Amino acid sequence: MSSVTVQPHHMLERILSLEIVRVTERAAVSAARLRGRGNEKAADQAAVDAMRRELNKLPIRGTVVIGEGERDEAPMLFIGEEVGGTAGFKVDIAVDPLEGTTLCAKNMPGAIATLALAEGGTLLNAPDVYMEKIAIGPGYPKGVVDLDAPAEQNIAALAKAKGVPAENITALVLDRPRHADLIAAVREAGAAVRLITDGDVAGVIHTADPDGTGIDIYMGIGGAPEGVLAAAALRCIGGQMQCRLVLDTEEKRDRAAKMGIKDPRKKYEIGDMVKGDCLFAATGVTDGALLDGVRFRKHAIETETVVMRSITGTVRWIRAEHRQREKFHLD
Ligand code: VTB
Repeated sequence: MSSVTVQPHHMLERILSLEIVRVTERAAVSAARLRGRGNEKAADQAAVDAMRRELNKLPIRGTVVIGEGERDEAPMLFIGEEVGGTAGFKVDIAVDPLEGTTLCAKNMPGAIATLALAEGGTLLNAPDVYMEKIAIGPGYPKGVVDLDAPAEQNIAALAKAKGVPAENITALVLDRPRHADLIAAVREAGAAVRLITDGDVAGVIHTADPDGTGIDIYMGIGGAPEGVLAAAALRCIGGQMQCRLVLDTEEKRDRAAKMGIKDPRKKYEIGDMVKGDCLFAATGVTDGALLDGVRFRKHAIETETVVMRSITGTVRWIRAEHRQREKFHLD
């Protein structure tokens, strides 16, 4: 009989895969209390506070590499902040305590609380700028689409690789004026466009399950922090992603250089953004296509979380009923 042995250095990371679920659950519940109140800042702050409190309980020496911003503008979970304990595994942490603050404030679908964790020094320290992105799910030959190819060419290549006509391809794009030409080109190529108002971490993840989500490809410009988080998820579930930071001013190039970015035009593959093994977790705040939002019931609070590990490629969907309300520090 064969057995699977867990290497000792994978053991902590294995345990952490449940621990990080607690972190995103708490952030999601705190933000969900402020759903639909029209106050993005308050919802984001609630998620940040909860996420930080929980991260500080973990047996890790963590450094926030993707966070709420630079130290002077973000009092908590700022880039460079150390979280966790004084002993334990050295890890890099990427957080977006409330991805889709507007979605939460307006109580629209798709707000999530999310984080990724990886060995120290392995996550791209991306500044909070825009990022060009293209992503597809697993099962395609490497390089079938390319960030620098025209949209028409990418759609045609993807359709060919999938073995369907272009009209059966759907591209997910953020609904922004900057994408007018991209949207026109995708439609010109015969494919359909699905527009989202926010939330491109989930948007990229949708490409991993085209049959379930109806999304074959993600294209366009979104936030760089969200790009690194999405890359961590794809590193776990498979798929391809290429990105490039939009460093269109001297100030941004300087900021990036200070964060260790030598080539401002570099085209990043998943392995450049997430260099080693990682964990990724996301909990739904509002109902969405990826995750159900938080439910406040009379005797329990319900959450839904997806957690992934790149070492094994395991994806777990965790529905939790929390009966101990106090742990959320809500009142
Ligand atoms: C995206 C999306 C986010 O920002 O990254 C987007 O995933 C890009 O910025 O949910 P703009 O809103 O400036 O276009 C969000 O919408 C919000 O952080």
